[in-house]
Amino acid sequence: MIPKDHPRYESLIRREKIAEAAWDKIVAMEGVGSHGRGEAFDYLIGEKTTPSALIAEKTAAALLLNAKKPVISVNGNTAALAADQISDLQKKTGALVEVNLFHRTEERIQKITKLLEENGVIVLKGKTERLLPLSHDRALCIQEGIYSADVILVPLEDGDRCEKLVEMGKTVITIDLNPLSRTARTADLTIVDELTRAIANITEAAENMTQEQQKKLIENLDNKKLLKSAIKSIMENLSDAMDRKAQA
Ligand code: PTJ
Repeated sequence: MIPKDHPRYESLIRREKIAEAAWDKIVAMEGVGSHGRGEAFDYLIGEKTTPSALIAEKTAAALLLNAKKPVISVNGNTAALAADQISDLQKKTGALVEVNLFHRTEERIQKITKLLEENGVIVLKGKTERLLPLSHDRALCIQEGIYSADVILVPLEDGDRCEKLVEMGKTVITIDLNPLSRTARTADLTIVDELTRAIANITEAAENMTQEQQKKLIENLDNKKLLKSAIKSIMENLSDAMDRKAQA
Protein backbone atom coordinates (compact mmCIF):
# COMPACT_ATOMS: atom_id res chain seq x y z
CA MET A 1 0.00 0.00 0.00
CA ILE A 2 1.58 3.29 -1.11
CA PRO A 3 0.61 6.24 1.14
CA LYS A 4 -0.84 9.22 -0.75
CA ASP A 5 1.56 11.62 0.98
CA HIS A 6 4.63 9.78 -0.30
CA PRO A 7 6.73 12.37 -2.20
CA ARG A 8 7.00 10.06 -5.21
CA TYR A 9 3.44 8.68 -5.03
CA GLU A 10 2.63 9.03 -8.75
CA SER A 11 5.79 7.23 -9.84
CA LEU A 12 5.28 4.39 -7.36
CA ILE A 13 1.66 3.94 -8.47
CA ARG A 14 2.83 3.65 -12.08
CA ARG A 15 5.41 1.05 -11.04
CA GLU A 16 2.72 -0.90 -9.19
CA LYS A 17 0.44 -0.81 -12.25
CA ILE A 18 3.24 -2.16 -14.44
CA ALA A 19 4.02 -4.95 -11.95
CA GLU A 20 0.36 -6.00 -11.66
CA ALA A 21 -0.08 -5.91 -15.43
CA ALA A 22 3.05 -8.03 -15.87
CA TRP A 23 1.57 -10.68 -13.55
CA ASP A 24 -1.62 -10.48 -15.69
CA LYS A 25 0.47 -10.93 -18.88
CA ILE A 26 -0.67 -7.56 -20.24
CA VAL A 27 2.85 -6.16 -19.90
CA ALA A 28 5.64 -8.33 -21.29
CA MET A 29 8.43 -9.18 -18.81
CA GLU A 30 10.72 -7.13 -21.07
CA GLY A 31 8.29 -4.22 -20.59
CA VAL A 32 9.13 -4.17 -16.87
CA GLY A 33 12.74 -3.44 -17.85
CA SER A 34 11.62 -0.75 -20.31
CA HIS A 35 9.58 0.89 -17.57
CA GLY A 36 12.62 0.96 -15.28
CA ARG A 37 14.64 2.71 -17.96
CA GLY A 38 11.81 5.21 -18.38
CA GLU A 39 11.76 5.84 -14.61
CA ALA A 40 15.49 6.54 -14.63
CA PHE A 41 15.17 9.11 -17.41
CA ASP A 42 12.16 10.65 -15.67
CA TYR A 43 14.31 11.13 -12.57
CA LEU A 44 16.95 12.85 -14.69
CA ILE A 45 14.41 15.17 -16.27
CA GLY A 46 12.96 16.09 -12.85
CA GLU A 47 9.69 14.08 -13.10
CA LYS A 48 7.93 17.03 -14.72
CA THR A 49 6.83 18.23 -18.14
CA THR A 50 9.47 20.59 -19.47
CA PRO A 51 8.43 23.64 -21.54
CA SER A 52 9.76 22.01 -24.74
CA ALA A 53 7.86 18.78 -24.01
CA LEU A 54 4.67 20.81 -23.67
CA ILE A 55 5.29 22.35 -27.10
CA ALA A 56 5.81 18.82 -28.48
CA GLU A 57 2.55 17.69 -26.86
CA LYS A 58 0.59 20.59 -28.34
CA THR A 59 2.16 19.87 -31.74
CA ALA A 60 1.15 16.21 -31.42
CA ALA A 61 -2.44 17.30 -30.78
CA ALA A 62 -2.31 19.57 -33.84
CA LEU A 63 -0.95 16.77 -36.06
CA LEU A 64 -3.59 14.27 -34.88
CA LEU A 65 -6.43 16.78 -35.34
CA ASN A 66 -5.27 17.65 -38.87
CA ALA A 67 -4.65 14.07 -40.01
CA LYS A 68 -6.80 12.27 -42.57
CA LYS A 69 -6.38 8.97 -40.77
CA PRO A 70 -4.81 9.29 -37.32
CA VAL A 71 -3.95 6.03 -35.56
CA ILE A 72 -2.76 5.36 -32.00
CA SER A 73 -0.69 2.18 -31.74
CA VAL A 74 -0.98 0.62 -28.27
CA ASN A 75 1.41 -1.86 -26.64
CA GLY A 76 1.31 -3.59 -23.24
CA ASN A 77 2.97 -0.82 -21.20
CA THR A 78 0.78 1.88 -22.74
CA ALA A 79 -2.41 -0.07 -22.03
CA ALA A 80 -1.36 -0.83 -18.44
CA LEU A 81 -0.55 2.79 -17.63
CA ALA A 82 -3.01 4.76 -19.72
CA ALA A 83 -6.01 2.76 -20.98
CA ASP A 84 -8.50 5.35 -19.65
CA GLN A 85 -6.45 8.24 -21.04
CA ILE A 86 -6.28 6.59 -24.49
CA SER A 87 -10.07 6.54 -24.44
CA ASP A 88 -10.20 10.33 -23.82
CA LEU A 89 -7.58 10.99 -26.50
CA GLN A 90 -9.49 8.84 -28.99
CA LYS A 91 -12.68 10.80 -28.27
CA LYS A 92 -10.98 14.18 -28.72
CA THR A 93 -9.04 13.33 -31.89
CA GLY A 94 -11.18 10.67 -33.60
CA ALA A 95 -8.09 8.46 -33.94
CA LEU A 96 -8.31 4.75 -34.55
CA VAL A 97 -6.71 2.60 -31.86
CA GLU A 98 -4.87 -0.56 -32.89
CA VAL A 99 -3.02 -2.98 -30.61
CA ASN A 100 0.46 -3.74 -31.94
CA LEU A 101 2.96 -5.75 -29.94
CA PHE A 102 6.65 -6.46 -30.07
CA HIS A 103 6.38 -9.57 -27.87
CA ARG A 104 3.23 -10.69 -29.59
CA THR A 105 1.01 -13.53 -28.41
CA GLU A 106 -2.67 -13.98 -29.15
CA GLU A 107 -3.30 -14.15 -25.39
CA ARG A 108 -1.73 -10.72 -24.83
CA ILE A 109 -3.60 -9.20 -27.78
CA GLN A 110 -6.91 -10.42 -26.27
CA LYS A 111 -6.08 -9.22 -22.76
CA ILE A 112 -4.91 -5.78 -23.88
CA THR A 113 -7.96 -5.37 -26.14
CA LYS A 114 -10.24 -6.30 -23.22
CA LEU A 115 -8.52 -3.83 -20.86
CA LEU A 116 -8.82 -1.04 -23.44
CA GLU A 117 -12.48 -1.81 -24.14
CA GLU A 118 -13.28 -1.89 -20.41
CA ASN A 119 -11.89 1.64 -20.30
CA GLY A 120 -14.07 2.87 -23.17
CA VAL A 121 -11.62 2.57 -26.08
CA ILE A 122 -12.97 1.45 -29.45
CA VAL A 123 -10.31 -0.99 -30.59
CA LEU A 124 -9.83 -1.57 -34.31
CA LYS A 125 -10.29 -5.21 -35.24
CA GLY A 126 -9.82 -6.95 -38.56
CA LYS A 127 -7.57 -9.17 -40.59
CA THR A 128 -4.01 -8.92 -39.31
CA GLU A 129 -1.38 -9.27 -42.03
CA ARG A 130 2.40 -9.00 -42.23
CA LEU A 131 2.29 -5.60 -43.93
CA LEU A 132 5.32 -3.77 -42.56
CA PRO A 133 8.83 -4.57 -43.84
CA LEU A 134 10.08 -6.01 -40.54
CA SER A 135 11.23 -9.51 -39.61
CA HIS A 136 9.59 -9.43 -36.15
CA ASP A 137 5.92 -9.49 -35.21
CA ARG A 138 5.48 -5.74 -35.12
CA ALA A 139 5.12 -6.21 -38.89
CA LEU A 140 1.65 -7.62 -38.24
CA CYS A 141 -1.03 -4.97 -38.58
CA ILE A 142 -4.42 -4.17 -40.06
CA GLN A 143 -4.68 -2.74 -43.59
CA GLU A 144 -7.35 -0.17 -42.59
CA GLY A 145 -5.41 0.86 -39.46
CA ILE A 146 -1.67 1.27 -38.97
CA TYR A 147 -0.88 0.34 -42.58
CA SER A 148 -2.94 3.17 -44.08
CA ALA A 149 -2.50 5.79 -41.34
CA ASP A 150 -1.05 9.14 -42.35
CA VAL A 151 -0.27 10.26 -38.78
CA ILE A 152 0.58 7.64 -36.17
CA LEU A 153 1.22 7.95 -32.44
CA VAL A 154 3.56 5.18 -31.26
CA PRO A 155 4.29 5.55 -27.54
CA LEU A 156 7.24 3.60 -26.05
CA GLU A 157 8.32 2.33 -29.43
CA ASP A 158 11.27 0.29 -30.66
CA GLY A 159 13.56 1.92 -33.21
CA ASP A 160 13.04 -0.57 -36.04
CA ARG A 161 9.35 -0.06 -36.57
CA CYS A 162 9.63 3.68 -36.09
CA GLU A 163 12.20 3.79 -38.91
CA LYS A 164 10.00 1.72 -41.25
CA LEU A 165 6.90 3.81 -40.54
CA VAL A 166 8.86 6.98 -41.36
CA GLU A 167 10.20 5.36 -44.56
CA MET A 168 6.60 4.52 -45.52
CA GLY A 169 5.87 8.27 -45.52
CA LYS A 170 3.84 8.42 -42.33
CA THR A 171 4.17 11.25 -39.83
CA VAL A 172 5.37 9.42 -36.72
CA ILE A 173 4.89 10.83 -33.23
CA THR A 174 6.50 9.05 -30.32
CA ILE A 175 6.55 9.42 -26.54
CA ASP A 176 9.91 8.41 -25.10
CA LEU A 177 11.65 9.67 -21.97
CA ASN A 178 15.01 8.73 -23.48
CA PRO A 179 15.97 11.54 -25.88
CA LEU A 180 18.98 9.49 -27.05
CA SER A 181 17.02 6.44 -28.22
CA ARG A 182 16.93 5.48 -31.88
CA THR A 183 13.14 5.94 -31.85
CA ALA A 184 13.49 9.44 -30.39
CA ARG A 185 15.96 10.39 -33.13
CA THR A 186 14.01 8.76 -35.96
CA ALA A 187 10.46 9.98 -35.29
CA ASP A 188 9.10 13.15 -36.88
CA LEU A 189 8.01 14.36 -33.46
CA THR A 190 9.38 13.11 -30.13
CA ILE A 191 7.70 13.91 -26.86
CA VAL A 192 10.32 13.53 -24.13
CA ASP A 193 7.91 13.19 -21.23
CA GLU A 194 6.37 10.46 -19.10
CA LEU A 195 3.55 8.67 -20.95
CA THR A 196 0.64 9.56 -18.62
CA ARG A 197 1.66 13.22 -18.34
CA ALA A 198 2.12 13.36 -22.12
CA ILE A 199 -1.25 11.81 -23.04
CA ALA A 200 -3.06 14.12 -20.58
CA ASN A 201 -1.39 17.17 -22.12
CA ILE A 202 -2.06 16.08 -25.72
CA THR A 203 -5.74 15.53 -24.89
CA GLU A 204 -6.04 18.89 -23.16
CA ALA A 205 -4.38 20.64 -26.09
CA ALA A 206 -6.72 18.88 -28.54
CA GLU A 207 -9.67 20.43 -26.66
CA ASN A 208 -8.40 23.95 -26.49
CA MET A 209 -6.52 24.96 -29.63
CA THR A 210 -7.71 27.19 -32.45
CA GLN A 211 -7.06 26.23 -36.09
CA GLU A 212 -4.55 29.08 -36.30
CA GLN A 213 -2.59 27.81 -33.26
CA GLN A 214 -2.55 24.29 -34.71
CA LYS A 215 -1.23 25.54 -38.05
CA LYS A 216 1.57 27.51 -36.39
CA LEU A 217 2.69 24.57 -34.26
CA ILE A 218 2.86 22.27 -37.30
CA GLU A 219 4.79 24.87 -39.33
CA ASN A 220 7.30 25.38 -36.50
CA LEU A 221 7.93 21.69 -35.81
CA ASP A 222 11.68 21.11 -35.41
CA ASN A 223 12.38 17.75 -33.75
CA LYS A 224 16.14 18.25 -33.52
CA LYS A 225 15.52 21.43 -31.53
CA LEU A 226 13.06 19.62 -29.24
CA LEU A 227 15.56 16.80 -28.58
CA LYS A 228 18.36 19.29 -27.88
CA SER A 229 16.08 21.05 -25.43
CA ALA A 230 15.30 17.79 -23.64
CA ILE A 231 18.99 16.94 -23.30
CA LYS A 232 19.67 20.49 -22.05
CA SER A 233 16.93 20.08 -19.41
CA ILE A 234 18.58 16.88 -18.17
CA MET A 235 21.99 18.60 -18.03
CA GLU A 236 20.56 21.61 -16.15
CA ASN A 237 18.80 19.29 -13.72
CA LEU A 238 22.04 17.40 -13.05
CA SER A 239 23.96 20.63 -12.68
CA ASP A 240 21.40 21.94 -10.12
CA ALA A 241 21.71 18.65 -8.22
CA MET A 242 25.51 19.03 -8.15
CA ASP A 243 25.23 22.61 -6.89
CA ARG A 244 22.83 21.52 -4.15
CA LYS A 245 25.27 18.77 -3.13
CA ALA A 246 28.21 21.17 -3.09
CA GLN A 247 26.29 23.52 -0.78
CA ALA A 248 25.23 20.74 1.62
O1 PTJ B 1 4.04 -4.72 -25.18
P1 PTJ B 1 5.08 -5.04 -26.22
O2 PTJ B 1 5.26 -6.51 -26.42
O3 PTJ B 1 4.81 -4.35 -27.53
O4 PTJ B 1 6.49 -4.46 -25.70
C1 PTJ B 1 6.60 -3.10 -25.37
C2 PTJ B 1 8.05 -2.70 -24.99
C3 PTJ B 1 7.98 -1.39 -24.23
C4 PTJ B 1 8.64 -3.79 -24.09
C5 PTJ B 1 8.90 -2.58 -26.29
O5 PTJ B 1 8.32 -1.65 -27.15
C6 PTJ B 1 10.33 -2.19 -25.98
O6 PTJ B 1 11.19 -3.04 -25.77
O7 PTJ B 1 10.57 -0.87 -25.93
P2 PTJ B 1 12.03 -0.23 -25.63
O8 PTJ B 1 12.94 -0.50 -26.78
O9 PTJ B 1 12.46 -0.61 -24.26
O10 PTJ B 1 11.68 1.29 -25.66
C7 PTJ B 1 10.80 1.88 -24.76
C8 PTJ B 1 11.26 3.31 -24.50
O11 PTJ B 1 10.23 3.94 -23.74
C9 PTJ B 1 12.55 3.42 -23.67
O12 PTJ B 1 13.41 4.39 -24.26
C10 PTJ B 1 12.10 3.91 -22.29
O13 PTJ B 1 13.02 4.81 -21.72
C11 PTJ B 1 10.80 4.63 -22.63
N1 PTJ B 1 9.80 4.57 -21.56
C12 PTJ B 1 9.52 3.55 -20.72
N2 PTJ B 1 8.50 3.85 -19.91
C13 PTJ B 1 8.10 5.10 -20.24
C14 PTJ B 1 8.92 5.57 -21.30
N3 PTJ B 1 8.77 6.77 -21.87
C15 PTJ B 1 7.76 7.55 -21.39
N4 PTJ B 1 6.94 7.17 -20.38
C16 PTJ B 1 7.07 5.97 -19.80
N5 PTJ B 1 6.22 5.60 -18.81
